[in-house]
Amino acid sequence: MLHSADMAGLKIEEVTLREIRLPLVNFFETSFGRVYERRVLLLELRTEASTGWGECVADDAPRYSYETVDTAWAILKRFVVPTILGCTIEDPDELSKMLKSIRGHSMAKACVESAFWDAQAKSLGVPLWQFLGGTRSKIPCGVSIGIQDSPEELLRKIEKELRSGYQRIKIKIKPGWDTEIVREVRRRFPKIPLMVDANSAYTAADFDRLRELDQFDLMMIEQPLAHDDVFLHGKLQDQIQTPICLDESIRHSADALQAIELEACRIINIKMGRLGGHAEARRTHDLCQSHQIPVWCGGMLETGIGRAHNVALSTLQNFTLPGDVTASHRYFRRDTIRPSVEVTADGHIIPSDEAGIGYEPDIDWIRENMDQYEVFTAD
Ligand code: OSB
Ligand code: MG
Repeated sequence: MLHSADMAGLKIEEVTLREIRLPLVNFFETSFGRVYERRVLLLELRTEASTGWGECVADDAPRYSYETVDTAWAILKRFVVPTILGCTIEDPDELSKMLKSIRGHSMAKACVESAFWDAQAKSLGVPLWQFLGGTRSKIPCGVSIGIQDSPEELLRKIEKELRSGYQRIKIKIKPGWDTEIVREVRRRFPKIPLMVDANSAYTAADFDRLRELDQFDLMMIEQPLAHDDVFLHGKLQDQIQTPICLDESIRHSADALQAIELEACRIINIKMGRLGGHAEARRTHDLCQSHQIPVWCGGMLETGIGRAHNVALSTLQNFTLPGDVTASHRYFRRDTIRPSVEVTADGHIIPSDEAGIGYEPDIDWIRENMDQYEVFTAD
């Protein structure tokens, strides 16, 4: 148990932003479109005592979120970094509060906030997952499989992931790649834990179509309706049996409370980047727990640094469902950390017992793939 008396304030002396570009091993297609590579913003935060790392989950284009790699860079440079640079900060909750003066831009904030959590865990010599209050010594893993060129290709991919040990399959759906596809998957795999993610591709006009999914015994339907809607999800949940899981619609714990009170979902996908950092992610986790709403950890095609943060967060008690946090090699030939994240034959990730995020940034590989960098030093 850590007491606040053990925590010394840490002065933030230097922040380095780096942008890298890595090709994906396989393209990834959602209802937003297909991506072949990942532009990623990495952040290194130096204090007197230790160095922490964060990864911004914003994508190249404003599809999943309004944030992009370029907006995150600009917001970090002009507002987030100047707010904290040179400050001595007692704990991550204090840093999280300081960033409240900047509206929105959660992914930009989460990148710096998570790096500070890593730095402070390292300065205390404890693994980040323990510092966050995690209790799980292994986390259950599912996979998210994108839209494919054919149903046969999708069935092949599912088969491969099941053979690797993954505990549940999530497939992406959109109008035209939904009921018939799910029917074929169920015909081939009648018993597997299966769910679908629509990434906001449906509207109020599609309720009949969404109701058809009830026949397939799905664990949940993730974010069927608009990213900025909770009310309509409540209407839909009232008309279908399958639990709705919200992703895009939950921007902070207050959104989660609203969605739970409106009975707009029965499960919540927690993404630290979308929620603005570990502090708000944990608050949302705790709120869901107190309402008996299970959560799981989503993914954003992160490289190793973001992946390591997701592993740490997933050790909190109410992460009872398998998440989308999977092995590095499913995404990248070589990851930004060493060792890479591995999944056991029975579909678990074992959190590292090293201090902080528990993985070493592979600085040579990061430099080799870097498109730009900028250093901010306190005076
Ligand atoms: O909606 O969960 C999502 C990837 C990018 C953006 C949004 C989502 C996803 C995924 C992939 O589903 C999760 C992963 O494997 O990292
Ligand atoms: Mg999703």
